[in-house]
Amino acid sequence: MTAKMVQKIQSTVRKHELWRQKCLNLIPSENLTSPQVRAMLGSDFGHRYAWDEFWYGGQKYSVEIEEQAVEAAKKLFQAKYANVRPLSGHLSLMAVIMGMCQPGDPIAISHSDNGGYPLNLQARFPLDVHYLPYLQDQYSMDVPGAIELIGQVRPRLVILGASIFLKPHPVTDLAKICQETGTTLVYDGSHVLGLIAGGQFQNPFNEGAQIMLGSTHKTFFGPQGGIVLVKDDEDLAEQVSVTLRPNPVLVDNYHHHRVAALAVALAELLAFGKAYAKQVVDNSQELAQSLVQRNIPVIGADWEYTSSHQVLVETKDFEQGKQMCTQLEAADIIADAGVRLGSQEVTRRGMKTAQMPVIAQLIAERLQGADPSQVKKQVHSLTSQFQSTAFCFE
Ligand code: DSN
Repeated sequence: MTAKMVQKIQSTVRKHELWRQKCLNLIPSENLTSPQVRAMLGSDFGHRYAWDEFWYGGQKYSVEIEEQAVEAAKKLFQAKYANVRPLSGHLSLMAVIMGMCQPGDPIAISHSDNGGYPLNLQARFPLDVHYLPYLQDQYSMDVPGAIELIGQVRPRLVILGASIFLKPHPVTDLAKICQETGTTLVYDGSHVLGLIAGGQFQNPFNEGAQIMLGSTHKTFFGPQGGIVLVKDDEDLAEQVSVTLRPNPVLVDNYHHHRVAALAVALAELLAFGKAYAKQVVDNSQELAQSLVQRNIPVIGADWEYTSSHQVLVETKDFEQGKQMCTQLEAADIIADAGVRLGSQEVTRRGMKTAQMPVIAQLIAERLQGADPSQVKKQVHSLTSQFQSTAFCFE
């Protein structure tokens, strides 16, 4: 009976894997990991515990692996401090907020209605949350309004983050007022970390942010997890690490197989990040243009649609987005209800600008009513040619 349960689990996982290999995966929050990263996730480190202060024996190589990951992260992002312990991007953000704020402190963030990350910490940990004003039709911040708000509220933190991330944040514009008000400027690069690593997106450290955090599996090369980077301030590095070590608040054992996998992903980005990130942005720009040419409305004609991996299809509401997402999935094209499309995973499968009009054609055909089984056949024919992982070591 129990053996049957295991077989059923294995079969479900196998079905999922075979299916997603055939799909066109366009979720902007996901990516493929290389065989080398996957090998680390399956290593013995996945069975082990380690702690800063000696308690568990057997941890000498765990310490080494963490040091290797930290050194690679510091090198890749030219940061003086890196913490690779958060188990997710969300926990990286929690670590920064809880490490730096006292209960009741004011912070300023983007509202999720304006493409910001849906922070809900204040439901349990009292924070005086202020929302940065936004120019909704521009998909960008109202900079004079934001400067005024920061001047009035003098928040402990300004957090620039986005789930809809089509263009850079006004980091430079806000750096001066943050300095004047003693506010720490935090950049949540979850979506664009791989593009920053490859030098294809704004580098917040060069523009005045002191902290950069994020998840490591969107445009980054995986594995799922989080990271916090501090440009050069030792006190800040100390504060953002306080909840990530004994006695644990947010993370106890920090999953050393994930850290080993992250160390490999960091090395891959050091070696291949530049070419990868350029291809991702070239691909998303080509995809946006190709969709528009096929009468699929895309947000952002005024700013050439995108400077990241994301392309945002115009929808009138969430229901329509959900419907489009379902229509696409019937043809094995995987998107979200945003409808946000991301070019990073297909890029990591080796697709180039030549494939983007093909993808746009498949999306347009399906959304314009073509039979899903016919479109699906073409999707499988395309993806069958891109079954390996590019931008990694042999
Ligand atoms: N912020 C969510 C997204 O953009 O998909 C998940 O991290």
